[in-house]
Amino acid sequence: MAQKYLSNIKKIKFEGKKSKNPLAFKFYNPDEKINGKKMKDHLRFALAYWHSFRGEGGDPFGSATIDRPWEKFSDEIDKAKARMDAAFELFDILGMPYFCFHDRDIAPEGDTLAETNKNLDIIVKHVKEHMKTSKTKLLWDTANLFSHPRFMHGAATSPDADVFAYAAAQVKKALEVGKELGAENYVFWGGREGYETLLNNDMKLELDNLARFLHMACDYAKKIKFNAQFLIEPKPHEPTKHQYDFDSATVIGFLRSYNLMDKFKLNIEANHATLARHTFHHDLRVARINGVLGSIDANQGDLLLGWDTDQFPSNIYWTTLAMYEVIKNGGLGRGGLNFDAKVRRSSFEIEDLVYAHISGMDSFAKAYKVAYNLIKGGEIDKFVKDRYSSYSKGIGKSIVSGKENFESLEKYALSKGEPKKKSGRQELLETILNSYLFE
Ligand code: XLS
Ligand code: CA
Ligand code: CA
Repeated sequence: MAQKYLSNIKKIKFEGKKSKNPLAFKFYNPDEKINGKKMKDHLRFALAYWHSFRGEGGDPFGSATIDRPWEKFSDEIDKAKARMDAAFELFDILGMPYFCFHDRDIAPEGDTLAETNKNLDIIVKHVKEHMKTSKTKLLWDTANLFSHPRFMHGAATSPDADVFAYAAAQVKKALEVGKELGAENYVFWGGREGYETLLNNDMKLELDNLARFLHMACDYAKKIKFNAQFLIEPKPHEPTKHQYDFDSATVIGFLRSYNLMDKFKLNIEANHATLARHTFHHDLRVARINGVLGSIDANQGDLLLGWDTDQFPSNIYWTTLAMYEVIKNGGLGRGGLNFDAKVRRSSFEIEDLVYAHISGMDSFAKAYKVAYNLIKGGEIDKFVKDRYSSYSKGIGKSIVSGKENFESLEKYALSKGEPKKKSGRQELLETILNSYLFE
């Protein structure tokens, strides 16, 4: 496509790990086959519109540092269109298979809901035009139910039923937009669905209402035949002190209690897992073993800072363990790896956006290969199998098959004596992982 805003940047190609060209992939070779499929089809990368095209580099201590040429228009609709034009240029440059957005990222909010919907329609039409010729598809869309002051007490969990209704109307529209643009998933992230203090909070009603809201969303999607996979994205806190979708385990408990388990999967974000004091690996594992690992927000947090830094993922150790879970999950299905990540405030040039995505894409491509080889090598699997082998014979097999009880086990323990100690071999296993990382 003709480049207007990013004309000085050429399409990024794979040059291999020896390349010193900063504008080339070192590990991400989209058409290379591995594990029976092309790399691009395993990884299903997406760009997050809010960070890459709405992020301005401001923080609580200082103003915006990022000043893009496509932001020059005074009319908000013209500006929204220009931004989208620039975005499709970047998708093309990076060979980005997917993108993701919130409704309010792509079109300005009007004075009324009707006006806002109209603005959205104009931009959706514009996106559709681009999608006719672009290879980039929509991984997911979502509704921003957290920025506007009306949502200060929550959206589906607001104490005000009028706000609940407003949020429902907004999600209804976002589902229609998702269908119109062929979104493969739809995400619910409840940034304000939580509380600041329990002193003013009816937790039971709020959770019941959240479930009611999600059921209504499922019903409406079914009605309009929007077949996207629905995803809930856990996060423990920020912006609220406590968010109801705290982590994978909490969300799974919620889905089970409210009969939603077969309708939702999880979108796991690395930085949210670490904010919940889990590893990224942990939250993916919990989702996977419960059959709800749906998609990933691919970023990383700075563990020395207590907030959601949303950095581009570059830590290969973490990305490898993430890909290990993804491969064990049999892939992500209709999900993908969305770079919910922002360039640092001081990385304000357009090139930085390109370097950032190259870094993220390479980090996950390398990780996929390492994780694949690690699984193929089989040492970890064999160790784990042996570690639990007592459950496939004798008394263990009998426990697992439900034949034992406390009385029979007491009898067994009395006759057997002290169990033998066995090493967990953590250090050895870490060395094995390193041998794959550095081969
Ligand atoms: C914020 C979340 C948000 C979701 C989509 O912390 O990561 O951006 O991914 O609403
Ligand atoms: Ca996210
Ligand atoms: Ca985040």
